[in-house]
Amino acid sequence: MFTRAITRIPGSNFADGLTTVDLGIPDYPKALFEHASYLQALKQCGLTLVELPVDHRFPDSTFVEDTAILLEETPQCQPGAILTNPGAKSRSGEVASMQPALGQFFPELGKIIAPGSLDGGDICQVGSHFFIGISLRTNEDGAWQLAAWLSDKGFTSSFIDIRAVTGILHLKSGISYLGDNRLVVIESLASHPAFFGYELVHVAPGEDYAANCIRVNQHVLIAAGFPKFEADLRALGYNLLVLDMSEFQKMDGGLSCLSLRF
Ligand code: CIR
Repeated sequence: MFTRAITRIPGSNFADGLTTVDLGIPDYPKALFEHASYLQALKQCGLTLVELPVDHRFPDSTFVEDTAILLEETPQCQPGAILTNPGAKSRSGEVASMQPALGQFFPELGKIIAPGSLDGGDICQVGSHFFIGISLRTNEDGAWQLAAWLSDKGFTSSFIDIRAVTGILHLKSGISYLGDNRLVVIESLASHPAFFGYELVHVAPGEDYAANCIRVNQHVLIAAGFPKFEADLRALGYNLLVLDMSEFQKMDGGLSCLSLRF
């Protein structure tokens, strides 16, 4: 069960952040509205929010997920947290303000250090195992540092190289874990051997953005506008909260990126 989430309101210079997609310039008032709806959804899932103030120095800082990895406790493994070293230069300064925010809950914070780089969006926890995406943001050095830290805590991990997979920035742009051995995957990752042994929920062509969804206690948050995916999850019995994410999608961000849940 998650009880808390750390979030940060997007700043008025949100549109100055990084993006690889060509979907137009985000509308700031609309982004604020979508963000407020997201916070409301997390509260509906029973979470208490730790809301960090706007930080105009870092236009991408609303995507707090990339700055830390928080361990979901399992029966065999300890909770814990590690600060990342984001792979984009413009984002590396975001980690400093996350340190006090997380330090109050996790007194012993790990840290990924250069030359290692790692973005939280590349890290997917599946029970006591972690998939670590090697991407244009997360390099092998960063991945090995995380793997060693996880191993000390009793978690296993494996690497998935997504550098040749088109259309995804991070590993979790293409997969999500729903719990109960069930993974959501885009078609270009569905036959990856790492996912043998999991029950796969396939994302239909044209709905790839929907692959970034989050299970939060008794609910699954999904992006609005992907009818096939929504119907598939409803058929599986999930209690869905469907959220408009249009302005965050324009900046390559998804549902998982907007919070750190623990
Ligand atoms: C970036 O390019 O870093 C941001 N515009 C989007 C980050 C999205 N984060 C995530 O998927 N975890």
